[in-house]
Amino acid sequence: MSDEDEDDLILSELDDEELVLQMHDDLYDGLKEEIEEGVNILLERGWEPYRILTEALVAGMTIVGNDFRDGILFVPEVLLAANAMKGGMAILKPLLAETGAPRMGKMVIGTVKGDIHDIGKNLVAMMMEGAGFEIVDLGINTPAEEYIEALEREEADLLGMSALLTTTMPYMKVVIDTLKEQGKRNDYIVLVGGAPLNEEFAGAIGADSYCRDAAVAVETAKEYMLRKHNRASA
Ligand code: B1M
Repeated sequence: MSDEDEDDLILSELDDEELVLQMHDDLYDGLKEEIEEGVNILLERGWEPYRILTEALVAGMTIVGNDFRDGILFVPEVLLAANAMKGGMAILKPLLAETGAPRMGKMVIGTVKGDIHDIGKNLVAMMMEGAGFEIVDLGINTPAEEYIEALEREEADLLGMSALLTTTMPYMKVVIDTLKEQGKRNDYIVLVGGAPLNEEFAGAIGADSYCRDAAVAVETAKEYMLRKHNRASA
């Protein structure tokens, strides 16, 4: 398609499949306004927010991730893509949180020290909120003291940590070891996630569970809270 044709492209005239593919392209090109428009069109067509999130946004970001890995895209382009993704996520966030579900528990979440990746962490926070959890989001580059101070201040039930770099994932152990040293490890359920992690790593650092994605994080948190409530009422 020529540039001129692309300029003339009217998103609302595409069918669902074409629109989702176009959104993958627009995400790749960092076109925030087009992504927001695409999200709104899919919502108008009755798509569930979660389906838009996974099929249009997360799937598009996976393509960006692969080309970043392969040296086809570079940091500035990926930043633009991330910005476009955030535009779409901002529209979906209140809708995902709109379930009116009862409070399930409170989670302090943050990306670990040295790491500025926050898209996955934000997605987890959004999905958790949608499932009725209260979220205290500490943002990126979070040191151990900040996690622990927030856990205590907020009287949280769960700690969620995210790391996307092989160089920053070991910092999760620093946080858990600090909790242990302070005799507070058993006060919180610790869930960890991020692309380079796996179950074995989570076990080795002393976390309670590894969460492959946001949906697993929600289910895992629910299970632990159920157990906690059952123990409390036994
Ligand atoms: Co970065 N980056 N990046 N990056 N970046 C990766 C992670 C990388 C794998 C790309 C690659 O080379 N293939 C690579 C890491 C390699 C490694 O460590 N082995 C990498 C690198 C090297 C870097 C820099 C060092 C590049 C540089 O400067 N030369 C630099 C690091 C800066 C730093 O942090 N100190 C850097 C910078 C950036 C940008 C700023 C450009 C941008 C981040 C923008 C932002 O987040 N605001 C960026 C991006 C976007 C990526 C990729 C392309 C995409 C990450 C993403 O958002 N994925 C990524 C490649 C990739 O992962 N394929 C890459 C989508 C997101 C929905 O998935 O984050 O995995 P994810 O989250 C999932 C699950 O993992 C899980 O649920 C989420 C939703 O389902 N999950 C949790 C995540 N956290 C959880 C917490 C939980 C539970 C589940 O707690 C309960």
